[in-house]
Amino acid sequence: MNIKASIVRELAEAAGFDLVGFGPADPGDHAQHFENWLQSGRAGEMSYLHKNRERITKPHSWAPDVRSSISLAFEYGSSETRIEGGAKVARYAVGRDYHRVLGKRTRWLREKLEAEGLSKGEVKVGTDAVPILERALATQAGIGFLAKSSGIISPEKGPYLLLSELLTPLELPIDLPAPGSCGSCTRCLDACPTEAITAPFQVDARKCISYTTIELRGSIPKELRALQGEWLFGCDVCLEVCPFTSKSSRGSDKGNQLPPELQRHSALDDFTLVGILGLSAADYEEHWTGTAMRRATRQGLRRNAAVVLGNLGDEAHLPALCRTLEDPDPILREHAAWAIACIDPSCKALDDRLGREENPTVRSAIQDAVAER
Ligand code: B12
Ligand code: SF4
Ligand code: SF4
Repeated sequence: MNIKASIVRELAEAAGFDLVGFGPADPGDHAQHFENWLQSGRAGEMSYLHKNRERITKPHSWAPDVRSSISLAFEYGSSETRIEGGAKVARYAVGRDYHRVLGKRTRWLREKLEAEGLSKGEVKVGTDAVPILERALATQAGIGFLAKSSGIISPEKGPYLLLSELLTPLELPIDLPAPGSCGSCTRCLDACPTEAITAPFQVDARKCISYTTIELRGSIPKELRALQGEWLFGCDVCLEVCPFTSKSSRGSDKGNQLPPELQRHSALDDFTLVGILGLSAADYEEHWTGTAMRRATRQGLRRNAAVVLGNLGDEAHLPALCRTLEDPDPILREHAAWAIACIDPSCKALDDRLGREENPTVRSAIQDAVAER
């Protein structure tokens, strides 16, 4: 059975996607780049990528009947988001968890295709947390070009795109590649605070602030903390500096608002940066459930807040950081010690804690902090 391409496009638009394209259901040459990337260790501790490497590079191994992918993109370009107290949150993460929001839209599209005659179970749905190289499928379906930041940029809609896809048994006409390229621009490589874009199209996730603030559990490498600046969750620098952001149409200053579920979540107004540092388990469950930022975990959000407070360097934040130096969680104590040393290495709370601290990593962090004097 086949469904006319024009009907699929109409339904994808009705589902709320800004771009739709058809391409092969296989990552093609991109699979080898992914393999090289994994082998070189640039995935850091994202073990799910290693675990699923076979499924990721060979979709036919788990979806033998698929013939084409319907690549979908939602443009979320928006204004900068700040938490009271100074921290910044990556634009894609300010609202409800986009996996749920876009997943719902993608499943709606699948149901409509089933109503058009596709058999149930034949279509596979993906949004981010799936064993699919989404950028590879999107660029092969003409959604945008592969940019030096390693992102997919639409010449019409810019770089702030979230991707989703349906792998289908349909024979759909493959779209032409999107026009445009980075040309001689290197702004994102030059601006990346941690030099995580090690060469055009190559990102070392271990250095990327998006990885260290969201995916990485435990300690943030010391040498990356100051470079994190004010980023509490994710990082948008390589997108913000991109000349193609002029194509973004969503945002309070552009008149085209995000849908309500992707607009700034109330939790971002209910908590200050210091409030996030002290976030209790009960408040985390009550206020942060359903948000995209939960991906970092409560410990991760609190840890990130400590780093940002250290980078802000404001003495007014010392009492909250000193309280965190007494937290039962050693990761929090370690990052609090680092942050206190950034603001005032002579702070007496460091000596006081050092006298009682039993965890060797935290002891060494406090000793390093004291050595800054
Ligand atoms: C792991 C991951 C990360 C990691 C690693 C990112 C990276 N660049 O590898 C971290 C946590 C750092 C991260 C950060 C971000 N991510 Co992310 N991430 C993913 C995830 C889950 C897997 C990506 C992956 O496999 N990376 C491994 C590398 C090798 O693959 P790749 O990123 O697809 O890169 C391609 C190039 O390397 C290319 N390639 C390189 N050189 C060459 C040369 C040739 C000739 C060819 C053919 C190909 C090629 O081959 C790869 C495949 O196409 C995807 C979702 C998914 N399932 O695909 C989202 C995804 C890539 N992330 C996304 C977003 C939005 C972000 C952030 C912007 C979030 C933020 N603001 O904080 C940042 C951007 C950082 C950056 N510059 O990439 C979007 C990207 C949308 C877009 N427009 O491109 C995705 C698709 C999620 C989604 N559903 O929308 N992410
Ligand atoms: S998200 Fe930030 S840290 Fe990561 S590559 Fe882009 S600019 Fe660099
Ligand atoms: S900033 Fe320049 S080099 Fe980087 S993705 Fe945008 S156009 Fe490409």
